[in-house]
Amino acid sequence: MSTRLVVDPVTRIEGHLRIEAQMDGNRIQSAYSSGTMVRGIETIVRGRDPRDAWAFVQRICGVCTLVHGLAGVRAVEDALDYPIPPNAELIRNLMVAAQYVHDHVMHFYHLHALDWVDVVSALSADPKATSELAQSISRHSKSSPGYFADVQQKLKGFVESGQLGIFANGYWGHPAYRLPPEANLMAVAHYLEALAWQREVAQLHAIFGGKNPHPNLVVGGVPCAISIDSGNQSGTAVDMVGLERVRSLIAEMHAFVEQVYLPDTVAIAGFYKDWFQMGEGVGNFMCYGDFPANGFGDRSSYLVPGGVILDRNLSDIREVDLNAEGEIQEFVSRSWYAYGGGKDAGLHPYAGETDFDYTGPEPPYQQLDVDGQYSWLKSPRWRGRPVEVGPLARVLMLYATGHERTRELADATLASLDLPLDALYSTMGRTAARALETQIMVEAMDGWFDRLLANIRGGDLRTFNETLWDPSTWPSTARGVGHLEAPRGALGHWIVIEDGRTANYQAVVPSTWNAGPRDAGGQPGPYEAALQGHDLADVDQPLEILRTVHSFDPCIACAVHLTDPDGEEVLRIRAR
Ligand code: NFE
Ligand code: MG
Repeated sequence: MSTRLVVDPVTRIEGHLRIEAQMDGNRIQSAYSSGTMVRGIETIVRGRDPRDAWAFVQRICGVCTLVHGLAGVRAVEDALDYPIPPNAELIRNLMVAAQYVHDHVMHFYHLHALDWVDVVSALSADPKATSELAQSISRHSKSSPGYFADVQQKLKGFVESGQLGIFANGYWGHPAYRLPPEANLMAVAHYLEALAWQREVAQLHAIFGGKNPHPNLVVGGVPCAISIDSGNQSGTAVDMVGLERVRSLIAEMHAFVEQVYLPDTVAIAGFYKDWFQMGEGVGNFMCYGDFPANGFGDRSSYLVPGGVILDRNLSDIREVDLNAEGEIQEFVSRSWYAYGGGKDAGLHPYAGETDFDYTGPEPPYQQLDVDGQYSWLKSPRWRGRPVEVGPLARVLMLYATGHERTRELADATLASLDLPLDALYSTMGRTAARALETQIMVEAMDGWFDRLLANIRGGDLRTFNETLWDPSTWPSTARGVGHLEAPRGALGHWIVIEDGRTANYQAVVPSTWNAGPRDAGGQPGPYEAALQGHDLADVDQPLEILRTVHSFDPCIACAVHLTDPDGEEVLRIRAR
């Protein structure tokens, strides 16, 4: 019998996501991804000073709290050909990498791990055996039998009080959980440790950007001055005390990723090897590239190269041009929007438009009209193709372009699990790629920090270039794109500047690429394609859907925007 299964809301994500699956018995015949929340942010910056845009658009998201701000800054710098000092580039690299480390660890433990880890099963673990397991996979210091006994006691307290608290509402006892109790207890202990750890390491953003979340940024550099005086009491500059603190924060990040996150990921993956064979997606992957070694304009110096991989072909990397009209386009054929040039047109972000197009009393959330329009997300396409962005795309790109450390790490990890490279094209491959790239990031942070210190020791304290700050030096019209590799994937903000003001603004974000609906030709987006064919052990507890959707780390707040280039009212929200 064919029935429609609805998961709404999908929890342990950011934003509002609904998945509908057309079932053939227990098998997903076809899946549909819908962003059910609508809001506007890009309209807010129109008419404003482009140098201020970053502070508004940074609020697109409270999870990737840095990257939209930086995309806004880079868009203006690209439009004005505005160079920034080497120290500013290094500090930006450190801040973006710190965002990866923070986001990826939190995603793994707090949003994704409970898809694989049965919290209640941890109650029956033997703390001594748990300690042996932990010590066999890592030299992490918190691994004694007493430590795990304490964690178990804390967990028992939750359960006996009848309130699992943060662990409430899981599918505990589901037959698809496969870890032994000891592995479950180890993961629960690290879930709790990661909560405390993330609070500490968030300080790196506060040191360079004044605060976290939403650290400060500036067009032309970074807003923190550097002082070599010890004991800079005014607090207006980062001094040697601050830099030493950054060094120890990087060491803390490095240790947790290397000793906890990466070994846990590999250990858990070992019990779910069948998940390396499903959940692939569309087989196409895209990176814009990021982490310059030699100025953002020098794309060949990026740690993560830009490019597109089609149909898993790692030997043919296509170039991606963010300015070419026919490359990146957004479609609204299956979204609740209209385009002036027709429903099936594809628009480049410079010409992006959005008009609210749903005329019924309220969107048909009882059951989506999946043959018509069914999402507040648009469908971005590269040369007409759906592409996946994010950690898996980046690891494949690094691997394909011969990045030695990536090859070494990926090959060793796959060998330890006795899996071929193709295993990466999967739900668990995506999750493993995220852990691998986090390890690559913490290692790269050491290098950027050393270069920053060497510059400072050599007498270069510059963090800001004021030469183009004055709008009277700008051309009357300019346009540019600020791109980066955000934790969830390729991110671009496109700006049009006229007479010193923001004339149009458009953000196309990672989760839109991955979570968007079908296009006019019926091609599913990556979430939709990845879910197709999944067999559910229990349709009343669709754990398998959560596993694959969470492997993408959805952020629907990022993914949904409204913008109207004519400044018309886009949508009136009525409170009731
Ligand atoms: Ni709101 Fe984000 C990241 C951006 S989105 S989390 O990373 O950009 O998919
Ligand atoms: Mg947008």
